[in-house]
Amino acid sequence: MTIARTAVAEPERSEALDFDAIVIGAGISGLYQLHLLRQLGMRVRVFETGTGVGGTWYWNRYPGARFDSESYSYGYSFSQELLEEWDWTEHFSPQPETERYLNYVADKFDLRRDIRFSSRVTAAVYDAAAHCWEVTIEDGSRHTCRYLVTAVGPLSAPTWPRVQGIDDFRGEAYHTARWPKHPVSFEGKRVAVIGTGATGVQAISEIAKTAGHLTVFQRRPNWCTPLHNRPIDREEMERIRAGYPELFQRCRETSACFLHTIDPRSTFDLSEEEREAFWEKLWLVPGFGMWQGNFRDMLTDREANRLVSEFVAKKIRARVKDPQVAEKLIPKDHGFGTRRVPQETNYYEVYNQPNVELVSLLEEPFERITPTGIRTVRREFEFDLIVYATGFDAITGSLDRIDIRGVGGQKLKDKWKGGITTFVGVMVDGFPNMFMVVGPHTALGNIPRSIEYNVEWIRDLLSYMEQRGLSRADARPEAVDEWTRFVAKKGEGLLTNEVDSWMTGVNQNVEGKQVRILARYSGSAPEYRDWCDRVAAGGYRELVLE
Ligand code: NA7
Repeated sequence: MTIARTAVAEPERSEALDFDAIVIGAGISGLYQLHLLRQLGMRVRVFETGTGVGGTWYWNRYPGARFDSESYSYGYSFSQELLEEWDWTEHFSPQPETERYLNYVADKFDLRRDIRFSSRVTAAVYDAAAHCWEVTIEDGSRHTCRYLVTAVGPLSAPTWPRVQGIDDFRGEAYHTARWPKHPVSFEGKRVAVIGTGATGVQAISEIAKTAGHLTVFQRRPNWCTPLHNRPIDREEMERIRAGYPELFQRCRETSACFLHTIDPRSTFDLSEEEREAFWEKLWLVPGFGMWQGNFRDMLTDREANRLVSEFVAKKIRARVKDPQVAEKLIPKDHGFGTRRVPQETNYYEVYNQPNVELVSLLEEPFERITPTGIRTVRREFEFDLIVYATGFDAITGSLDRIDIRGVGGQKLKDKWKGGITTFVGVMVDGFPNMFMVVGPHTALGNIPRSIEYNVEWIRDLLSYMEQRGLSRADARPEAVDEWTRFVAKKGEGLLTNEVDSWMTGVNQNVEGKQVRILARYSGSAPEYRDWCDRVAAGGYRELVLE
C-alpha cells in the first residue's frame, strides 16, 4: 500500500473550517450523502438553489412529468423502515408523488436542518495552503470545508434554443425544467411545445388533453415506446414490498440497474417470425422493456438495429392516421435505442387529434420568436403560451456553471477542454477532496441505484481516511488515465456513441458543445462497481492519501 502519511488528523485545523463537508444540491444524491456523512460524525452543510428538496423532482414539475423506471426500483433502498413505510400508488410515479416522497425522506431523517435553500453555489476554490475548499454562494457568502461533494445531477442545467427573440414574447413561456409552482392552464389556449425528447413527449400527451390548439415543433424525432403505466393498489404494494430484497438484487445484477436487462441472444439467433413474436411481447412490457430488454446486438450490429427500428416504425405507422405525419415522427437519422427512448402514453395518437399540429423544424427552421408567437422560414404562428422542452446542458453542464478551481487555480472546465478525464467518474486529479456523485464517466442507467453506490463509495473512502488520520485524497494521474481509457474502450463499437444526443455531450444550444465527446461510461453497472470495489478493497492505491 502506498499511502503517503505526511500528516495525522488535525482536529484543530478542521474545526477552524466552517464544515467538514459541503454538499452541493439537495436532490436524490445530496440528501443521501448528507445522511451518510452525518453518520460519520461530520459537520455537513448542503447548499441548494431551490426552495425545497428533490432536485430533478423539485424543478421538473411540468404536466405529465413522471418516472420512466418502475417506482419501486427507483426509490432509495438503504432504509428498511422507509421501504416499509412508503407506498407507491403508480407503477411509474408522477412528479408530485415523487416530490412528496423526497420530502418525506428529508423529514424522516431530519435532513432539513443542515440544508440551506435558495443558495446557488457560484464557485468552489481549493486552497492548498489552508487545505480546504472555499465555496461561494450567489449572495456573496463564503464557506470553508475539508471535503466537497458535487451532487448536482447530470441533467439539471436547462438550455433554451439559440433563437432570436425569446425575451420578446409577450405571452406565457416556461421551460419544463423551470416549471412554475402555480397551476398553469392550457384550457382553450394556443400552445406551442418546442422539443420532443423524453420530457417533450410526456408534456405533449398531457397538454393536448386541454389545449385549444397545440403546435409541436419537432427538430429530430425520437423513437418512443409505450410506458403502460397503471395504479398500484394496497395488495399489489404489499406484494412488491415483500419482494424488495429480490428486486434490489436484480437491479444490482442487470446491466443498467433497471429491472429489465439485455437478452443474451443475438437478433439473428431467431427466425423472422420468432423475432417478431419476441418484439411483440416486449412491446407490451411496461417501462423500458423494449429498450433495455432487447437482443444483445441491438446497439452494436447495424443490421440488427435496422430490423428493430423497422419494427418500431411499423408500430408508429399503425397508430398515426396521416401517413405524412407518421413519416415525420419516424427517426431517419438514428436507429432505435441509440438515443434515450422516451416513454409514452397515447403520444402518437395525439397527432390524430384535430387540435394538434406537428411542425418539422427540419423542413421549416425557426426564424425567430416574436412578441406574439413564432416565425419559421415559411409561416407565422400566434401563441398564448410557449413551452420549452429543450433539454439540458447534460453531464458536465451543471458542473460548468460553477467556477470550480483545483490545485494552482486550475479550472475544472479548462482541465476538461481536451476531453473529460476522471477517476471512476468520482474524482479528478488536481482537485483533491472533491467528489462527484454520478459525475461524467459513471454508470447512470436507473440513476438512484447508481447514486446510492457512488454515495456509499464516497462515504467508505472518507471513513477509511478518518480512521487513519488522513485528510487529503487526490486521484493519481496514471489511475485517471487507466480509467479514462477503460471508459473509451467500453464505448467502442456502440452505435449510441455515433449519434448526437445529450449522452454524447452534444447540445447545439451551448457554445463549444457541437462535437461528440466521451461523456458517459457505457459499460455495465456491475463492471463499474467491480472496479470501484477493487479500489476500496485494495486500500485506495489509485489515490494519493495524505
Ligand atoms: P432532450 O432529450 O435533450 O430533448 C430536447 C429536445 O429539444 C429535443 O427534441 C431537441 O431536438 C429539442 N431542441 C433542443 N434545442 C432545440 C432548438 N434550438 N430548436 C428546436 N428544438 C430543440 O431533453 P429532455 O428534457 O427531453 O430529456 C432529457 C433527459 O431527462 C431524458 O433523456 C431523461 O433521461 C430525463 P434535437 O433532438 O436536438 O434535434
